[in-house]
Amino acid sequence: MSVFAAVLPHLNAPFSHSGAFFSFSAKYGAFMFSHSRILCPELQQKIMTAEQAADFIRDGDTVGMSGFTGAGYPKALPGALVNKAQIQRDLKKPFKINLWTGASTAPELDGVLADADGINLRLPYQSDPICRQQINSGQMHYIDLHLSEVSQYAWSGFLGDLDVAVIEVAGIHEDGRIIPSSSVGNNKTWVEQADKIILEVNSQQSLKLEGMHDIYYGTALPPHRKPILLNEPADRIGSQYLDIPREKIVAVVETSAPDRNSPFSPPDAVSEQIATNILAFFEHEINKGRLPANLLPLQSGVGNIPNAVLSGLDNGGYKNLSAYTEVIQDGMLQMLKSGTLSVASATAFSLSPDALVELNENIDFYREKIILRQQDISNHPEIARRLGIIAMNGLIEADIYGNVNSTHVMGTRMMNGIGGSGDFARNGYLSIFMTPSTAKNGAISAIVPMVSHVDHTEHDVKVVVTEQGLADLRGLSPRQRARVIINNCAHPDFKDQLLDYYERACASGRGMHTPHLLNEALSWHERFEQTGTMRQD
Ligand code: 0RQ
Repeated sequence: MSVFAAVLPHLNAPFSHSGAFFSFSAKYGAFMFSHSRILCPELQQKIMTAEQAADFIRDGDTVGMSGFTGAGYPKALPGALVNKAQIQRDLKKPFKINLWTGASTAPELDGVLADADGINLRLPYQSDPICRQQINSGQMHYIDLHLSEVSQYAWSGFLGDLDVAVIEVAGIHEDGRIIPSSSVGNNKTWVEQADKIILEVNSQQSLKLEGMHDIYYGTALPPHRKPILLNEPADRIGSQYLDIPREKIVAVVETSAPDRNSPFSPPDAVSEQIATNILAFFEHEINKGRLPANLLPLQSGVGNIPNAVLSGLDNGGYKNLSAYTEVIQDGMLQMLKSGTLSVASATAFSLSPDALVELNENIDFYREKIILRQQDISNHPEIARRLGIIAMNGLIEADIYGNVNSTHVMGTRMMNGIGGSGDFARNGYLSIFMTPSTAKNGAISAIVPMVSHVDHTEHDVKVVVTEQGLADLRGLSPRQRARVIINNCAHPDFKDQLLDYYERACASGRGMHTPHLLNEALSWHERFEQTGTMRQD
């Protein structure tokens, strides 16, 4: 049993004052209210307010923050940095940072900092409307990276130096061992690389997360890499604690705030039809002997369509499935509860408020079945290839030859980023890309002659599926693929236009391997320029 649980029975209550005590901070010359989640005497001395901690971050610094899909991000420091930026501006001094995270965060981090014009450069993934607007207006630089590769970029120095790491944790043991929070993301890399570390200890994260994490300490840069001995999604190969060089910790801030925890909306008819098409395909593959009865480890994006697929699997009589993925969302929790899924390995949660209650109330059950790893392991291409992942991700548009655009609306405007989709799609046994056949209330076809930006090439995309049907592209030449994608996946409103394009491209007699009418293919998007405006929510 954890020291916290044994000594202090109330620790999962949001910011309960029971068991709290006072300590003296020599540096700040004041008695500070020190909560009992920080049991290490040395680190109790570093407790301070977020505003005081923000003084360790200067204009121009590069800051690596925790956070992945709205889980485990710092709740107090970003707001304190916004106040600092405002004070600096009043003094006619600039204040901007370069912000690195695991993946997307929340309005309290990305949103407030961007709104205060406080971000110069952002990486490796975001889904924030204000960041998106600033990226697309040229105000913010953005480096859109494969999530598995970020740590390698940082270790190799390609991204420059990391000045400060700001990491949310769930608690600190007396001997300094750190219990990670609801996401791991790049935290291991950030604390290794940063000159200074600020910890946020969030009393709203369950202390019973202790034991759920698996932080692997065997990674190295070439030529010193060794095989990673992870043979099953359930394998534990590391430590449950995050090793943090104590001497680099300059501040410890106490917080009590929930993760983003977006409400879950039930799947709509289109998502359900896409799920039905995927489930029929799985049945077909099992009958052909190309998939085992319990499938292969699942990777699933978040959102309506993935949740509909998960709920279809849950109701489909499957047992003992496994997941090797980035994020555990509501559907996966439900599958673990019902026994459809026996284990889920990921780097973060992304739950609705109801699902969070379910997790916390039954966390002893879920801790046996959930493993949270750093993102260079959860998304590791070599592991994805070896385990034979079934990768299921969304897209913005796919072309008739099977190239996929996941990131750029109309070829130039960034939506979110590639995230982990490339890690899993290229290396998965089955790479499935799923989308409604149209966007913007039917005005835009998701199937186009030529994608306006390529994230996943025809070589990486095995299956495209819409509510119209599914195209299995394996073993097909480009011209065979074009007919299957148009016939099976395009919306009836666009099918004739696409077939006409394809047939005229073939008739042109030029380049019969991948026939195109280049001027026409490239101008296809222009007619939709007005309807393709970005989501502003
Ligand atoms: O905007 O809401 O303003 O209408 O794009 O599209 O259909 O709501 O789908 O939320 O699943 O997002 C590819 C962006 C799909 C996502 C993408 C507009 C559409 C809407 C969103 P509106 P939908 P989703 C693991 C893997 C990359 C990261 C990834 C994504 C908005 O899946 O970010 O895969 N993927 N990570 O209207 C103009 C088109 C459009 C279009 C869609 N052709 N033209 N606008 N939209 N198609 C992730 C994890 O494991 C967490």
